[in-house]
Amino acid sequence: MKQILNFINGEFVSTAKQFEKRTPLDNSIIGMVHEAGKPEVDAAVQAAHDALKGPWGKMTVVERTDILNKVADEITRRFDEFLEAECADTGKPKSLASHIDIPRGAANFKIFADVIKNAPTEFFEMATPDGKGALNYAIRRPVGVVGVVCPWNLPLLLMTWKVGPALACGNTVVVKPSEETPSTATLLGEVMNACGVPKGVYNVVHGFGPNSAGEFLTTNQGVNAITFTGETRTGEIINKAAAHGSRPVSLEMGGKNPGIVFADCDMDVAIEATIRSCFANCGQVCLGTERVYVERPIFDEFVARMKAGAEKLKLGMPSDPATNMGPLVSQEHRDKVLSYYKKAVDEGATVVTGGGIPAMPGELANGAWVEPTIWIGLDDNATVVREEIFGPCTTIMPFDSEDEVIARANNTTYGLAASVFTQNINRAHRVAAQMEVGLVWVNSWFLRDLRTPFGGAKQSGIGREGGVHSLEFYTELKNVCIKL
Ligand code: NAD
Ligand code: 6OD
Repeated sequence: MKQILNFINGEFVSTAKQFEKRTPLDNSIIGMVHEAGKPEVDAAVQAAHDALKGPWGKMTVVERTDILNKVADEITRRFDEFLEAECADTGKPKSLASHIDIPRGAANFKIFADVIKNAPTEFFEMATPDGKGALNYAIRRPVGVVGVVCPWNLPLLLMTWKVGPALACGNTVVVKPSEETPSTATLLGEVMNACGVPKGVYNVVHGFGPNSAGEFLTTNQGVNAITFTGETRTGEIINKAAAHGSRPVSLEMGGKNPGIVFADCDMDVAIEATIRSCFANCGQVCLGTERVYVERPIFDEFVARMKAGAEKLKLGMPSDPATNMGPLVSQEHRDKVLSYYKKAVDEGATVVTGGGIPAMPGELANGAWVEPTIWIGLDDNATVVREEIFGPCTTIMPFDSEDEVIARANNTTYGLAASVFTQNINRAHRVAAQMEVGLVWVNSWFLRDLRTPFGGAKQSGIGREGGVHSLEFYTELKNVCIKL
């Protein structure tokens, strides 16, 4: 049986307390995860502190970023191992993970190595009463030990999205992967050692949230900053933990993202992007669309084409190149998603397609599969229109005017992302500007340039990462004033 160990101070560390890692493909046990207790978490934080004072802290930016480029290359060299591990943990199709998860795992190191090398700081020349003047310039210094708490939906991508910039900026990290997806963070430990990352710079502690590694890490006062991705409810707990010791937090949290489809859209583009935004990764993408508003004249055609698209999705094993949808991440998450499927019907939805558990062959029948599902006939007050489900499902609703749809799309406590489909360039700008979200895609979805700001408005997040915005979080900007 595969043993999934902690990675502390450059070494793989076992513990007496272990929990099972089951694959959602068929619910079989694929590994035993060694849970870090408080002593292991404290040791990881201490190792990360010590590493700041070791060779890592003395490296030039070029030396550090050369190592991070090697890390990216090594992920690419071991692509198939990362792919196997990610797909076994999550059940996601290899066709998806080989295009998104693993390449982004490498890119997150390369991009932020470039960002830190090329980002300028400020300089101000000032006059002084003695006429001699003074010079002000800003320098960036690492914030220290960064606690990185991760979700399960895009495990390597979302973990390296934090670890890449944190290390590029000269910090050290202690990562707490999701208990559902421990493997790729552990594998990355091997890569770090192979690439000469000094011991203690990258640490991984496994476990759960409350009264486990997540809580031990975020309450450890040796952690100087916390970056988190996950549910809004959890983010609030972490925000409270971070308040003790006045530590900075970056929170990337839940969403209930609208898609808005105007009658003047290119229908092929709108359908292709909306099928992806509703069903990619079995609907487990924080940026995914769970509410689609369609202008009334094209409503029936749009619903019919969405139904056809959803029914074409092929559920199956990750290794089958034809598979484009996997299971949900766990039985527990499936229970949650199915409870929403029931609630939608109880509240009067018409099920356009799906709504239940698909018939899967053989052992796969034990997996966490659900059907891609589309509802119509609900209004904005329905539970499935208000609450984040994080499954392969969406409600499609008609609208009649631009002002109406903007108000309805914004009528939520969340504010992560929105997608807008129109060929009217003025409308595109006008609507995008009014969406109360951190990210708007026009005629597209999940098109990412890592130099751009990423994060959520309202209860979807605090702070922005990406490009220089990541540097704002992962460095202390220090002004030096020199009197001449
Ligand atoms: P989650 O909040 O349940 O767990 C996230 C992580 O927090 C896990 O590692 C978990 O063990 C840990 N955790 C839980 N309780 C904790 C506590 N009390 N103290 C410290 N750590 C704790 O989220 P999830 O179910 O893994 O992920 C799905 C959620 O993540 C969805 O809501 C989704 O929208 C959100 N998400 C947001 C983004 C974004 O960029 N905004 C990206 C991906 C996922
Ligand atoms: O692309 C990214 O950088 C990013 N943070 C994506 C988040 C996806 C949420 O599931």
